[in-house]
Amino acid sequence: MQVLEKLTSADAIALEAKHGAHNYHPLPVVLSRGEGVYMWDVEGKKYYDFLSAYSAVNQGHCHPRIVAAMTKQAQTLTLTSRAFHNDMLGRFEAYATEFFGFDKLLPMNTGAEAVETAIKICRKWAYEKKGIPEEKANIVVCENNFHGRTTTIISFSNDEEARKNFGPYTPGFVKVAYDDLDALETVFKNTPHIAGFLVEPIQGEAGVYVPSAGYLKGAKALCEEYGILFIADEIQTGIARTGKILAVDHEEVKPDMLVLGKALSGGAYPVSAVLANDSIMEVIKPGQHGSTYGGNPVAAAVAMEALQVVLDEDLAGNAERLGAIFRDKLNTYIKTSSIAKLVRGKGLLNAIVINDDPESSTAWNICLALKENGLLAKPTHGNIIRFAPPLVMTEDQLMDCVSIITNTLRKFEK
Ligand code: IF1
Repeated sequence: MQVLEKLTSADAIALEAKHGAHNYHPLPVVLSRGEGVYMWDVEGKKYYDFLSAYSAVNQGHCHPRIVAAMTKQAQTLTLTSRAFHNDMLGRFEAYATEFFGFDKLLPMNTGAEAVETAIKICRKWAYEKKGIPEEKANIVVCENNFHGRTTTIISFSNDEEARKNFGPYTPGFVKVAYDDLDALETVFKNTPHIAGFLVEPIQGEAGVYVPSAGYLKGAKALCEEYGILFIADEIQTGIARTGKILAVDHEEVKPDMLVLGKALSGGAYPVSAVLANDSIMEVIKPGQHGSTYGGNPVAAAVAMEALQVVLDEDLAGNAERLGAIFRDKLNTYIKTSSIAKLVRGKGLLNAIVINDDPESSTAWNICLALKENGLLAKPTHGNIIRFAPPLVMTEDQLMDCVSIITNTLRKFEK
């Protein structure tokens, strides 16, 4: 069988094109190995990873401690379902609730599932605690949000590509402009029966859009004033990516519900979770929510180790320090550049805006050239390139990457 033979990159791409659904348009690179900040393609070419699987691989590829924890648990017990207890889940729940400062955790697998979980808890809380009449609860979401791909979540997206022809859509969501406290207050004042406000502390898919200082704090204060749950989707921004353990920590905001995924496992395994205090989480009773794999012992073992690595290696501190250097170096370059307009971001979640029509293929072509030069990044929304390396990067490696990026951009200057 062909799949057992050694493949070239072209073979692998052809197999996907023929046998896989075409729901992605990847950069033409076929990776077969990863270690720390590096990945290698099937021909043996080495690359810096500047995507980190959309910020899942914060701890670096194949982190030895995470792989060891996963291997050990995989050889012991992998899945029991929640029909029975397992001896790892409680340990993980105790560890993670202390780590993030909440009473309780509900484990799931993917980011979208965790967002769905938060929506369900929020609605149930609204009916049973806030006294909103049955079927009337609204959740406020932001324009240009990205929270995942399920039918309900795409119902409140305003990305036509993500939404079109997947209706009928789930009702009960109200959109508000991001980074606009006046607009938020107007919606809170004028919309009946609001249960929650779901927000990304930095909008990733929108192009790494960092809100104004004070926005998250102000939004939390409004939520408190109106008795609305503040739900932070930190699936992409969380777990040291932005220079703090959580992006909301930059403004000392404590969400009512915290949604985590991606780097909760360091990219080793799908693990997601919702954290909340008892007064909220207690609305969920047996039989009302769950998942076959959610809270499995491998997930629990991997997540605990992945979080401990973040602390032991001070990945938040490293992200903060290297992020400042990265933006500083790129800003110096951009001053005299006609192709790069600006760099923005927090910690090691950054993006540059390419000075060209969003419909042009310039950002894509720059990413192809970066690949040739040994660095993998991906465009978002046409003319924006996201830069999010693993947080285990050293300053020397970062400087090497800055050279690759600026030398590549130079070739595109008009
Ligand atoms: C893809 C973007 C990143 C997320 C937030 C929930 C989820 C995500 C804030 C869902 C997922 C991903 C998924 C990925 C592309 C990607 C992405 F470009 F679309 F916006 F990271 F920037 N909340 N983000 O960012 O998590 O169910 O995927 O585990 O390929 O669709 P998931």
